[in-house]
Amino acid sequence: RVRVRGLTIYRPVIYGNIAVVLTDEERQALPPQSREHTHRWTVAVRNAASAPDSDIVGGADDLSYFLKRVTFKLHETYPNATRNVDKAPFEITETGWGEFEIQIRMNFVAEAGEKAILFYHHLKLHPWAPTGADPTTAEAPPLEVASKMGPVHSWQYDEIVFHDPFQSFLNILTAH
Ligand code: SLL
Repeated sequence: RVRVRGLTIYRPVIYGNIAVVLTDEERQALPPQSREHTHRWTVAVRNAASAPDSDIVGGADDLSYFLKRVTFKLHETYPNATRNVDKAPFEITETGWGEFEIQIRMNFVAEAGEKAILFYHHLKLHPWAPTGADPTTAEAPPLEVASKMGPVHSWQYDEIVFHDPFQSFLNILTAH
């Protein structure tokens, strides 16, 4: 296995979440143990070249040519809080009532010979809206107001950097 010394190659990704307020009908349809849930959210890792809310899978938007597994570690209040996703789309959709920190572990294909890398994302459910007359103060509005404001997005951009990549891995990266 030959490394290409002195070479650095990176792949841009975005990770984060979208969240919507559940309608009354959706809340009623939840199982009894989830009746307190107020939101549906999706946490995802995407190719930075595609729009955060796009559902495109495959082609240039599919990261599975270099990602083998993405592990999302949810809050311990969730059953099976550690969720593995082994193919695109690398995302988890859940319902819930609270914001928390999600651990996102990215594991690379074997050819990479790279250790997993870890990102943290603060799950965002609540929008911010000005309170009263003073436009410099804001707080999370009540649910019925938030539901009219549309989906909440929170995304971060990052670059996964590979130094001295194996020649075989470099071939895989550059073929996409
Ligand atoms: C908070 N520190 O108090 C946070 C914890 C936990 C969120 C938020 C669902 C759990 C379930 C859920 O939304 N947990 O019923 O499975 O705001």
